[in-house]
Amino acid sequence: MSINSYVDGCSYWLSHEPDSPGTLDHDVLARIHYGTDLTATQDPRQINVALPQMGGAPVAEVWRSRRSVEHGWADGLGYAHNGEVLFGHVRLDEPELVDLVRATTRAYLRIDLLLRQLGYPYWLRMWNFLGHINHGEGDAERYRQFSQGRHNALALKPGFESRLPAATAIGTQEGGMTVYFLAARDPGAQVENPRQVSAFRYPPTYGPKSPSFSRACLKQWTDARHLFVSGTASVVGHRTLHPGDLLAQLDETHHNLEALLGQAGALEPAAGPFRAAGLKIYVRPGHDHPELLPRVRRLFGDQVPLLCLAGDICRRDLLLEIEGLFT
Ligand code: 3EB
Repeated sequence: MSINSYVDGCSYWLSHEPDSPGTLDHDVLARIHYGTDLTATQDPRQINVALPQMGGAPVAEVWRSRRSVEHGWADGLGYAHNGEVLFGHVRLDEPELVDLVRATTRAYLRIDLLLRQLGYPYWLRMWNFLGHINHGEGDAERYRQFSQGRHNALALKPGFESRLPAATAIGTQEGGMTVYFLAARDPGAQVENPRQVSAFRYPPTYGPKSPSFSRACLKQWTDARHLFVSGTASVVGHRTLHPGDLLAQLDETHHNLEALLGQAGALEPAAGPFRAAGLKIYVRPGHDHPELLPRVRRLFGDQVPLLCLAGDICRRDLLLEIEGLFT
């Protein structure tokens, strides 16, 4: 089964396709393989993320382009672009993460340099996968160190808190860090959630430097739009609600997503309601529940393409996180 989400007026789109290894078509910008079986390839458009898929036949996240795609490697970063958007990724193995704060800052600065050199200076969306994300106590927790390193890099940009990309940060059972990202020639609009304190304003109880991401990024193309929605969880204000209760966290997350879509919709009232082109659901390993997927279907609709992954959420009391692309 292949579910495409075509958007007119922009030259690329997301589809979830059967996960079969092989050479990539010319029109592929990026293909993200989720699973612990690595697919070895030198193609810079192929991205591997070591998270097991849950339930059903495995699918890959594939971003395709209607314009011709150029791709390559630069400074160890893989990239592909089509004149409108750029996908890229970088992989750091565990030995490179001894000083995680510094390693993250350097990785983010390398990404920024690549984006400026290739002419796509506007960050839209970042996906961060970090091994053992909850290891370490207090501010030595790996997630908090990652956050600090990311902040150190992004805060170098003047006015950075009004140009933050949407983001996901999820833990893997394997070590190392994989970051993949989407950037554009022209900026998107940052969207925040009225039910949530902006992550970049979280109090220091969540770490010495607040997480540098926006709740969503709205990109207006010629006559179409993409709303990149960050990983969204059961956080209201800045607190976790319903610790230990997966289904209650799902309901709260749905509530948060509705509020966010309302906020984004107010930016372009004439464009009508947003529709989910694809959702990704992350569940902390060992916390799956037979009622989860039926309830997701009830809340978000039978037809929405889903990708369910077993991964650690960056706060220890969170069991679930949902991200998505809306049009
Ligand atoms: C939260 O709302 C949940 O640090 O990049 C969600 C999405 C979360 C992205 C990140 C963290 C990040 O704070 C955690």
